[in-house]
Amino acid sequence: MTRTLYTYWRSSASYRVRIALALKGLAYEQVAINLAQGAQTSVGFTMMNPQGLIPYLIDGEIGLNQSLAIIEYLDETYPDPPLLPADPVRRARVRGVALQIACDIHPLNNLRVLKYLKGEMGQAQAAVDTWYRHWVETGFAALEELAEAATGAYLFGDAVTLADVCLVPQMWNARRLQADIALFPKLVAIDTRLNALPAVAAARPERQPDAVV
Ligand SMILES: N[C@@H](CCC(=O)N[C@@H](CS)C(=O)NCC(=O)O)C(=O)O
Repeated sequence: MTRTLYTYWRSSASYRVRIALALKGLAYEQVAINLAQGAQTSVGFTMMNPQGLIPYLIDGEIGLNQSLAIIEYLDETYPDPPLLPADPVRRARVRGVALQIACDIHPLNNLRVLKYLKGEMGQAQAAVDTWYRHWVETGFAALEELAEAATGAYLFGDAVTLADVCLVPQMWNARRLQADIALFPKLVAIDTRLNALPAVAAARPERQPDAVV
């Protein structure tokens, strides 16, 4: 069965899926959708995903959009290792953190939002950068409190969960856009431990075939 991920090296939502695929040891091909060149708006891609966003996964006969939906599909179809705990309460807590990142931090700072602020809204680059850092730092402040209460190596114990899968790309992105991550030492420590895992490291943007470094 062929498996293809439409991705871009610096796309944090695609990075989440790359981590999940790597943790589960699932082979796949990559098709690079160059966001910097607007390839996500091309007719070829929007015929497949009308939302014009990546990631998009084709797994055999089926095509899926939205990183969290893709990762939950992978988790249900290829359950080893699980990315969600069996216990319903812990499961809800892990999902809660994943959603904090994927719904409350990332969308405010997505490429099309930053481009709209600068273009249609006429904001200077410095104002756009301030916007970015504000929302990342606000979101991370709440996550840091959770990380302070963490008792294991990662956000929820000693097994990597969906919450960690979402944290790593957001941290990478925050560094790239120079948010002050030194404010969040617990998150930095967890991120460091996660990046020491070969599967997580293999998903890093600079290690992707389309990386421009
Ligand atoms: N909620 C979506 C977000 C997808 C998304 O925003 N992807 C970004 C890259 S990280 C994208 O395609 N951006 C294109 C653009 O902003 O034009 C998911 O989790 O998959």
